[in-house]
Amino acid sequence: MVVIPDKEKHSSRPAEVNTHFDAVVVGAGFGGLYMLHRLRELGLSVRVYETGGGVGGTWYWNRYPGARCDVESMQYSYSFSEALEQEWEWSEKYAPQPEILQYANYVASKFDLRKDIFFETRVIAAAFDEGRQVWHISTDKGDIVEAQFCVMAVGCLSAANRPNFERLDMFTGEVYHTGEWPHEGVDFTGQNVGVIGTGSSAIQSIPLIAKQAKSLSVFQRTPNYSVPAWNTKLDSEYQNRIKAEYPDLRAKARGRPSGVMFPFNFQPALDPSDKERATIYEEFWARGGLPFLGAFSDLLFDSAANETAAEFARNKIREIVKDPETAKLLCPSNVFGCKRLCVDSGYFQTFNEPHVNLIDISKKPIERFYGAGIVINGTNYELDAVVFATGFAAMTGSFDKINITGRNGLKLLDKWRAGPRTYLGLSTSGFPNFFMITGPGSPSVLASMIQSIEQHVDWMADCIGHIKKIGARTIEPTEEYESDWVEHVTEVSKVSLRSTCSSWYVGANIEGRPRVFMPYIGGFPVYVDRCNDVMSKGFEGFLIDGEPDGKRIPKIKYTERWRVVLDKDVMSPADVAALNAPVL
Ligand code: N01
Repeated sequence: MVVIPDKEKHSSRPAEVNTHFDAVVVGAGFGGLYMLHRLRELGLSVRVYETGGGVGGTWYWNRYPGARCDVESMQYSYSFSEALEQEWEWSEKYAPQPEILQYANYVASKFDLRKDIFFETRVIAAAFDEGRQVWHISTDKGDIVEAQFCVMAVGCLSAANRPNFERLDMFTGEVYHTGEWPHEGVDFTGQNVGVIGTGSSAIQSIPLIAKQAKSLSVFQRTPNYSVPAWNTKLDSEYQNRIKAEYPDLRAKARGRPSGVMFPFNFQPALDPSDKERATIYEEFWARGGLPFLGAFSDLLFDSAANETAAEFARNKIREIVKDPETAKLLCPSNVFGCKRLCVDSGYFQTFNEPHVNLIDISKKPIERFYGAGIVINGTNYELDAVVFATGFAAMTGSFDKINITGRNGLKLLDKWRAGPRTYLGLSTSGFPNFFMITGPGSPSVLASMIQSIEQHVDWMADCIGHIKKIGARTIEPTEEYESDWVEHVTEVSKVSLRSTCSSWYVGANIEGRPRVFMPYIGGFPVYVDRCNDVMSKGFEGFLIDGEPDGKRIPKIKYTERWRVVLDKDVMSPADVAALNAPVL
């Protein structure tokens, strides 16, 4: 039986029909919430539709045990409101999911956002009406509304990947997906549990599931690298110190390729002696988390450099895991950090527990389910519950679920069949007045998500505000600029080792998807500068229909806080490539 989350109860409402909005926003995660706030500030009428029963997006759905952020709390937060920055208190270095959800709810209350959000409502279609120059948006609750602008705030990792295992329907135990976890929680006490997958979600949840379960079987197709989080409580003194310096910290973070501030060593990995290199790796390991990637400047760009980090991490696994066979299976052989690096609290240690088994399915995949469990290579694994930690149809999966039609009946699904095509990850040609927050082709998942979201939302709000102000009808990118950007995103990605492995960054985790590196790897500040430039040049690369007298109004001001100062010391080869590559 497949178990999906209960929804918070909302009173039923009549369907909304024949209503016109300036903008409809799809999704009430961090992107949708801030978009609503900015558009309301412009005095526009906005309706937000959200599938979930509350705000929070990713953090509403991912309630699996151990779910927490892998970017430090003090940086994984909104920066648009100084009051909010100052009054919110984080309890831990890496905030747990319930606290991040609480934060999203706090923001929704503070800015009175809920009154414009319809919950438990899934947008099923959005179609552009060329005659009337509006979007018709329909939902599963019977709403049919129109809006001048349609903003997709659907998240990059929101469409759960549920592999279609043979005879899954025959399984009599419970089936959960980490990304759609039941709200009331799950008690695995006394159960034989199976976890499929060993990505970030599995690595966070496995130690906690193991604490409850009678037995735990982990079905591993590809082992993953993971760095300890060394998560700690945050004391007020530390928080106050950060808060006193917040504007400076945020500005510095925006100048970094990842949009996050953390210690960074400018040395290439092969420069120091073996002994010195080991000492540096130990220092970065002791700090923990994603900043480990800053141990040397070329880890994601040079194979030999990368191999030193990979071997260091493998040695850590061999030190922790007592059974040599299990340790061997847990040691990845691919490029370190090529797939998203995981951050854990006791993941590898869990495999020392006598009731935890690692099952290698790299050569013999899951054959099928049966009534009492899973069959692999002729062996039956009897299970009471199975957890799918199988990830997401990343970046484009949530778009695919909506029937989106642009000009001339063009379906977004068809346009993106060979891979997503966008201009700056903000919009796509043939779809006027259609925006996507952290869309493919923008830094999105390669930078701190909330930072990426805020920059996109501010750009879109400035753009929409401008279009309204000058009384124009539509804005959309030209095919020429879009093609150039798509090519640029691909070219820059080739500089990084990240483009070389089969990860969700390239869509390789979903069968049949084209292999395209989807996020923009040229670095956050380079990207932001490009967005600013496009706006300052009167939306270069965009077609604006209905400008007064057909003339451009050249001076448009982007939101001042996005005037980024590139931190030249920490520029990656991808940043350099991005700066040097000719873009129209
Ligand atoms: O998903 P994943 P995730 N048979 O795609 C396996 C963010 N996130 O939910 O590697 C057997 O990484 C698959 O195997 P393989 C973060 O950005 C962040 O864990 O394809 N196995 C893999 O092991 C992260 O990167 C946090 O061979 C199958 C696993 O399932 C992203 O979300 C926490 C299979 C999927 O791993 C996704 O993470 C959680 C099959 N048919 C998530 N299909 C933070 O810390 C898939 N797998 C903030």
